Amino acid sequence: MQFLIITRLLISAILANFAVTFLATADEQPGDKFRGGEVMERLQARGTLICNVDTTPGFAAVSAQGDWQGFEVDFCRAVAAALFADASAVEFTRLSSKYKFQALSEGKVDLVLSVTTWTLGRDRSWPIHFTDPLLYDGQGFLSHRNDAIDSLVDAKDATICVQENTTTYQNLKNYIDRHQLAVKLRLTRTTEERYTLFAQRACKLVTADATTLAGFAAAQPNGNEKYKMLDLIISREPLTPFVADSDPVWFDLVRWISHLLIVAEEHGVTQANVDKIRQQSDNPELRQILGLEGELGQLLGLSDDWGYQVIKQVGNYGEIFARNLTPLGLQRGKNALARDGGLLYSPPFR
Ligand SMILES: N[C@@H](CCC(=O)N[C@@H](CS)C(=O)NCC(=O)O)C(=O)O
Repeated sequence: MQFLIITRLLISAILANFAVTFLATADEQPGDKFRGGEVMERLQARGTLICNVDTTPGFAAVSAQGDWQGFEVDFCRAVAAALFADASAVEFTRLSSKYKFQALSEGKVDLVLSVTTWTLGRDRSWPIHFTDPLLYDGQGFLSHRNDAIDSLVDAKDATICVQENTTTYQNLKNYIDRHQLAVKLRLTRTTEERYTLFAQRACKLVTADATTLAGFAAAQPNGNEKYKMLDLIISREPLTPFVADSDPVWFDLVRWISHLLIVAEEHGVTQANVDKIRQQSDNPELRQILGLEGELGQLLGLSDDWGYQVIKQVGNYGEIFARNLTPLGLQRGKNALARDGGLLYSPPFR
């Protein structure tokens, strides 16, 4: 009996020892360095990023000089700065809200933003992964100020313009059914069509993600006098960049770019001071991010100075917000850092 117990103890000691050795070995090779899949290979061969955006004021638009500008454009540029040390190495595409999921699955684009809400249904219905929310939004309504419509109840029998194949449409239908509203819907295919019909008064109201409505109103001549946001938000719309699910390194890379932008703001690192901070900082997290210590870049298949390149060429989250969305009258609100009462919070860089 005693012999049996001793044998068992010996066997479990050997097994435990084996497990410890095995885990230690696995731990010594975190991520096996760079093991990129098909998207990383494609990007390295092409040398440019193909990023899908939507033309919406503040989010993505082509300037009079022919340059792409906007909050989403800057995120694409941040990814290109990390990948190629060149924020201009981006080709922008524009796909319909219906086709963008398929195009990504087929490898026609590398990264999609275009004001897309992360939902469980989309995550599971397509071979895609949403990264982390870049902007916390909600669905709002814009009216013509002189119609004096202050609520959806006032909007009785009115037509509402809404884009097809969006969460916006589904949310609105559910809201109308639940509140038994007598409004009519006019489905549109593009952002331009939605706003043109509204501006021409073919619709009394237009509904979309509230930040994009505010952006549209602010970008029109006298827009804020002509149009009015209803005091109603009917959903949660975490707008989130997404990638094909075929390449785990690519997924990690994109999500850590969002975290980098946030943590840079938290540490007060800006485009203007990044060179000085890089020379002087003894903060371990900053030294890792700026490529002075550690091998975090290599774990993502990037060069050590990836974080430096992103901040130097594009700036931190707060700078990107201030450049593109503050001029449209948008407040940080939920999109402030967690320490300032918002929802932005980065896991540690180490
Ligand atoms: N956040 C909503 C709305 C998305 C949405 O409306 N996206 C528009 C831009 S605001 C779009 O992709 N439009 C494509 C186009 O107009 O071609 C969703 O994810 O369904």
